[in-house]
Amino acid sequence: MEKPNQELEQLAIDTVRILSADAVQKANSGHPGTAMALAPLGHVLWSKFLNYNPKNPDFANRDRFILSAGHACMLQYSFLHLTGYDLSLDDIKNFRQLNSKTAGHPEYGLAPGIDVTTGPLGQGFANGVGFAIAQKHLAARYNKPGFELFDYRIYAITSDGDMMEGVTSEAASLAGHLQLGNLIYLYDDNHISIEGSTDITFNEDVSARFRAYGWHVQEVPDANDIHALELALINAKAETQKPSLIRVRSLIAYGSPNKSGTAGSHGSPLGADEIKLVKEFFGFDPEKSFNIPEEVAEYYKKKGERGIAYEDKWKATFAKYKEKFPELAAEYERAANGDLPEGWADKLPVFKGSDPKMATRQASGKVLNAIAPSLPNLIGGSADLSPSTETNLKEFDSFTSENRGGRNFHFGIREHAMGSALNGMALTKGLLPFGATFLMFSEYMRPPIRLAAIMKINPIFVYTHDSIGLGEDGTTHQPVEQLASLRSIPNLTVIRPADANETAFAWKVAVEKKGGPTVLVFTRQALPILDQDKYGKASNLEKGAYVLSEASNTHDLILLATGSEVALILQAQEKLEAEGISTRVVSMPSWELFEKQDAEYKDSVLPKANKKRLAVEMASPMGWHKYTTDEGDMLGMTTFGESAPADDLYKHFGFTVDNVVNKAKALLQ
Ligand SMILES: Cc1ncc(C[n+]2csc(CCOP(=O)(O)OP(=O)(O)O)c2C)c(N)n1
Repeated sequence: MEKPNQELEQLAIDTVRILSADAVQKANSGHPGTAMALAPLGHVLWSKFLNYNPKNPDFANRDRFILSAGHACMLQYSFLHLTGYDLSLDDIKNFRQLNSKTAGHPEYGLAPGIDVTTGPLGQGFANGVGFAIAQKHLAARYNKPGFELFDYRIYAITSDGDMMEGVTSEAASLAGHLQLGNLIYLYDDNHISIEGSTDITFNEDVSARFRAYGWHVQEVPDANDIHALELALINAKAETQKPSLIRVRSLIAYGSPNKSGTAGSHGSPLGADEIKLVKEFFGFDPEKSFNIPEEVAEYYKKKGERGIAYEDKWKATFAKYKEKFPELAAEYERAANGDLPEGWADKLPVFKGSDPKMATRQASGKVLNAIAPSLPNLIGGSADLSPSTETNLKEFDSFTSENRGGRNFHFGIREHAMGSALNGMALTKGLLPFGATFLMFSEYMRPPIRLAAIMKINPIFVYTHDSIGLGEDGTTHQPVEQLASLRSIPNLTVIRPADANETAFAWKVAVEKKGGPTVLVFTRQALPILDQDKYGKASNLEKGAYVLSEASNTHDLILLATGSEVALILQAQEKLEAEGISTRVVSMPSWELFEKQDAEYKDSVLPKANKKRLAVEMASPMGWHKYTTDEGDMLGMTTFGESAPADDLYKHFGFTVDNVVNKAKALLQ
């Protein structure tokens, strides 16, 4: 006999609380308190609000769910398991163990149903803004009257930690400005973080703050009041012009007689004795662990199964859409599969050696504008620097609260939120986002760059003003250590092209890239265009490094450089040649692409037999030793820059033909 619903729902909620606490206890590490406290919230979401299909976690029109408070992941794993995702009870029992799907924080691509990797607080909050932008954009491009292909919402659970992080403020401000009414965020206001009560550092009126950002704010005084939660969620859904924040007052580790309301339950197992007390409190058998009453299992399984019909209905709509709008449907399907329109690369411009000098940022702008019409899913913008980064798509509108079809994004001076939003956009199948600022300010975006690399997703980060060559803006704006630090991020591809033609191929690599983000690094200053008839072809950029100018004779030395310094070593090559020293010039726009080549190719560019090599890059020498070897040398930047015209800086720091020549000769002595 089925119990009355209210009782069953309570049993279901308490089951999740205990399951979460059991898993943390078994792992002997993790965060039980918040998962326990928010079980009612999870229950309401997964049983009554979220549209999802556990049998197809990627279903395009599913609601997105973000656990921005990623440490509370046992909450999410519990519901994924119970609603029928491919996440077994054994997976739950293996919480936080090697090779398990249930990592210490939710990881995209590891457990099914995780829409984004979270853990670094604030990121999930800001990723959601990207998800929301993406939904609005897809809807604007593909929805037609009677065909609401994309009408999903973005739900998130956020915490005190999220609210304290700066990126949240950036993202919330942007979301309010853009009127992203498809965002529904729940804020777990439990007054507890690791050091104890949040009173010790966090007293602002979060509701007033979010109202000021332009959000719709509601308050639910008790997280255990599922009726109030439901009402608030209904209101939030009805509010389509403003993003919604539902501030929910909760008691961390609710049900734990000695630990609820304390920081002690935030990040440590409750302890075997305390868990027994919790089980007694909820009327469960204190001796049983991982106990899921049959009726609870059945209840959530049925909730999950609704998703099959939900997706079937969508598929039927899409099939009709396909008949009526075959081109748009094909375009979406191709983009969602990660494929590119045939012939798009033919649009890449070719620059002539006789063309005037051109900064690679300028070349990048030309490339972007040449390919954008053929790549409808390429969207992007900058953090208030589009004139400097040359990233405006001239033929297209801006994305605004009135025009969701616009392809140019004005992220404002919010680099961190831009990076995180790009990740949310890149996680939405069918879109290829890019975002731009100065290379120096990549520092303001490192968390999302790293997370994009962890998630193996493909946003394109465009960074200009890439060295002391930017000149007078001085030390604060001149990157020195940024290339080395970006190159140290696993699974990130950094490309610093030497001229306009390499820039075109850099974009080709970035657009075609799968399985990780790309950083494109461009100059502010003009560079000569390398003659494609005289030198190695720019298409070799795809191999990461190539012989640009072969030595006239058996070479005595290899000169290596990236970006703007390639032109410098070409000049040095000529001068050395005139003095009877034969050198090979290698352009090395991307270490990561080079490392992917086979040993034979690598040896053909940098022969093991020739270890006399001089690398030149106006950046930290860190890491170059691998290519220059013990017998080589590196001309780089070992201090910060200076404020001065670029030509004076080149002389001051030794990036002159004469200095390169002298260093080369010194190596041969
Ligand atoms: C950017 C970042 N800084 C620090 C941490 C470490 N950390 C994890 S949880 C936490 C406290 C979070 O408190 P709160 O968000 O209120 O979560 P609750 O205690 O309610 O679970 C901290 C500092 C983190 N995960 N991310």
